[in-house]
Amino acid sequence: MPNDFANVDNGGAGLPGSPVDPVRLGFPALLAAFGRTEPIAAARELRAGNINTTYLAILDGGEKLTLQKINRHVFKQPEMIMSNIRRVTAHLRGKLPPDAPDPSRRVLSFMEKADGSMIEWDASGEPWRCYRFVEGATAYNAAVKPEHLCETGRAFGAFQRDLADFPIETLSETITGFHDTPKRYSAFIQAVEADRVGRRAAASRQIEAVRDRSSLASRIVDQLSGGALPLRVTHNDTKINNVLIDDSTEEAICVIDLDTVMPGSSLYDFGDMIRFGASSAAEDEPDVSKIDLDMGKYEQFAKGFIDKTRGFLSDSELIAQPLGCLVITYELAMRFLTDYLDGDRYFRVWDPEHNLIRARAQLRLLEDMESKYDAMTSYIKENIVLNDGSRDQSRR
Ligand code: GN1
Ligand code: MG
Repeated sequence: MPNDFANVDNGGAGLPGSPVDPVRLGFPALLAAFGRTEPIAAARELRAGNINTTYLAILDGGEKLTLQKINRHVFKQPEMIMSNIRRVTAHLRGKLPPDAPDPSRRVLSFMEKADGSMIEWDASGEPWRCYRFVEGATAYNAAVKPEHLCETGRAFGAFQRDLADFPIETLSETITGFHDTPKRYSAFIQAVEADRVGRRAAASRQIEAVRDRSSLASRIVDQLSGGALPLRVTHNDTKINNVLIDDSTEEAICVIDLDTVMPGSSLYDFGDMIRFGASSAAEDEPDVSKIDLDMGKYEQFAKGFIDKTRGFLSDSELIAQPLGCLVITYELAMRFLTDYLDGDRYFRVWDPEHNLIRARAQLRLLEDMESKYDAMTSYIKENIVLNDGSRDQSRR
């Protein structure tokens, strides 16, 4: 099943993933393109993510590199992604305090080819990139300890704060309209009407649930276009497994999966972190009775996020964050359902019902979030004040 292939997809005790044959996969030529000609001692597939395919290559001598085949059906211009990532990682590196321990473990380091580019196209026309594997750190699919949640909130908060002075107009949109929820809704309606693979009847209840909530789709983008919310440099895929937690200090050390770093709204980043990480069950839990929003987890994430963004995000933007939880959960329900109706052409699936199961799980979570919306908002309001020392003093 999707989530039990390893709780870890990077580091942890022992080697993650499962062994693969590096020669059959063409790793010697790929690594040589990135200037690495040492023999490869072992290679493993890290079964992480729904889009790209990720491998670990261990060189003779023990050095570990990550090789990743970029899904070119999803990311149509890999060079454009790497141009964003090159500049974003340089900017983040510039924000590390001079005394930061292990700076090379705190920002991903991508390898360059002799001509300076960061993409190698293989013989079958697939794009690859290579970066240093961060040792001694784990990307958890679900938090093992409550501190991981707070740390993850801090990491994504700091990520936005550190990129606040990045020249946003120079960032390319790597997937057009990625979090344009009304556009996602139109694509969903088209998929329902086309019923390309004859699955519409099987999904009728979920289709209705999505239609019933159509007014939710535009609530963030309208505020962005009307200027009520600012456009920021955001990560746009803030799942808990996109943060590496140091195995010994349990500190969040590095934000990974930078493909969708683009102009966006802080609400989508906060919302996606909660959608994936504060649910009581996996994103694709088939038994919906196991799914609800765990407020204890929510509070940990929110605490960490507020801690790193207070003062940089206005109080009103912080208080608006729970709307992001609703809208992104709705968006993912639509995206999974659209892909189900389209015949599973986008997300990797492990079973023909996988996308429908994912959509059903998102809708259940959304329903629960709707009932906890006020509690989510109150927690943020209270926390902004509680932890704001200056305001505490002025009230005394
Ligand atoms: C995809 O591949 P992964 O797991 O990083 C998707 C996200 C979804 C997520 C759902 C580029 O991310 O938008 O939220 O699956 N990424 C892309 O698990 O579409
Ligand atoms: Mg991703």
